Amino acid sequence: KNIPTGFPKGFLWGGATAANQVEGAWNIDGKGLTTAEVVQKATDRQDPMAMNAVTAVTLRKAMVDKTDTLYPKRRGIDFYHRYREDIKLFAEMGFKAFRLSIAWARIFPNGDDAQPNEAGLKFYDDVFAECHKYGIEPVVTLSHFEMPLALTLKHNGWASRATIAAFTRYTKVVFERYRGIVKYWLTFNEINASTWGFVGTGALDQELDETAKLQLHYQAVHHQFVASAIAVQQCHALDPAAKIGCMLARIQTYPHTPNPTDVRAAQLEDELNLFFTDVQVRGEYPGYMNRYFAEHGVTLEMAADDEAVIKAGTVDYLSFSYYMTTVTSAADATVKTSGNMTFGGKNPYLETSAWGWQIDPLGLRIALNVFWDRYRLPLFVVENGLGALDEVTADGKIHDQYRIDYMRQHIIQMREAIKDGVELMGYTMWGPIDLISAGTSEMSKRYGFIYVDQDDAGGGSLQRLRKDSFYWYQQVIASNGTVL
Ligand code: P53
Repeated sequence: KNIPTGFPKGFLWGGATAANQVEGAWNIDGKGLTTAEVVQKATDRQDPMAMNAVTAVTLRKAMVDKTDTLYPKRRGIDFYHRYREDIKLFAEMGFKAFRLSIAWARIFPNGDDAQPNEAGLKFYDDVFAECHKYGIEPVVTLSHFEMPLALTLKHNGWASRATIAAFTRYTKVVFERYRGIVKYWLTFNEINASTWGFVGTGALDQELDETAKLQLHYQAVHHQFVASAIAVQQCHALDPAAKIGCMLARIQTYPHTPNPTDVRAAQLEDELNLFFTDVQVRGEYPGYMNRYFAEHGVTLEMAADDEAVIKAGTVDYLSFSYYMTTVTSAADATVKTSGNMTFGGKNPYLETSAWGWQIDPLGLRIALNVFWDRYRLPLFVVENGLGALDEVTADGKIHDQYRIDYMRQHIIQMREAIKDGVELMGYTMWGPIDLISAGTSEMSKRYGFIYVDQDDAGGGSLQRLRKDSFYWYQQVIASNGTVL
């Protein structure tokens, strides 16, 4: 038998970003205000859920504030004006793919405008053209942690069914516009983030009790499942050559001990994560989830044909982010990682990043094998990386050997999964250029191969500098993952 020896020909090496974390230019060329732009920087850097701390009061305050001082996602790293320089640097590293998202509010500033905003469409024309100039395939996320704020004010975001129609008007416009130009699409970034709150739902929930929150979050997820399935069908009808996938924040959990009660608790916890891909890949709600809803007071409102739509709109490939794993115990005996973290229990065998994320390269192998065994669908690692405090040293350089070590170990595990027969399309690591953190809105949580001279308060020249990891990744791509 032929055992694959390494990364296949045409493997999509590259990097990933999101509009709200890089573009800036928040209030020009017709763009509307987005949900990401009313979120303030975290007061506790160990709290990645700061991105959900939006209330009616903070929202009103944000709407009258016309500056970016408190709202880092309004300034990003000025990719809007510097994309030529940035994409040129990606090309210098040898990128085959660049994952980015479209800001819905650049196309429909209020989410439900009569006409799309031509200046917004033109911006992405130019960005995609710039990618193609260097043979880089854009991998485009339709919804990455933001939406027009007007839809929050009008419908409470994805809590309302009305948002489905607004979204699928937007997706139809961009599928038509970029037909033949964009070959790879993703519907919702980390769709499971809608169970975390505002970042995924665009719905205010801070005043709700736990049961009401759970109800709202899963109802929002249901609307996104339907919207995603409609988008898949639109995409296939408009451009049969294009591929469209789902996207999950894969957070594998391990049992705290071999006690079967812990193993079972971990299994359920893991199902709560795999539920999203079960629906988007298989096209139906799994039984364990129907039971979970019944036992937790969640009643989903569905239209008569929702289930048929979901069934008809299953994805072509499965993409996911991978940063960490957790531990689950039946007795909830585990110590939580980082502060008031929501990411589950601490694993004594793993080290953590400065932000408390448990680093687990082997867990990536496990994730890939689990997905492949469960779905037999092409997989795409569209995020993975290390948020760290980088320092520009006296020689004017950034010696980020820790990042190289992190990435090398994860790439080795992808190669192991490929040898097992896992079909892997590509690897777009998170944040090839330093950007604003999703969770905490810090600039100082850096992921990039390219350093950006900007501080947490927005000061700095915005100059781009190549880190040591830049040259390392360059030779990884040049050797198709054989020189690590
Ligand atoms: P930041 C938490 C857990 C896993 C993935 O995150 C997450 C988060 C959010 O904090 O988000 C993804 O910037 C997301 C990106 C984000 C990246 O991971 O908080 O898709 O937008 O920037 C890293 O360190």
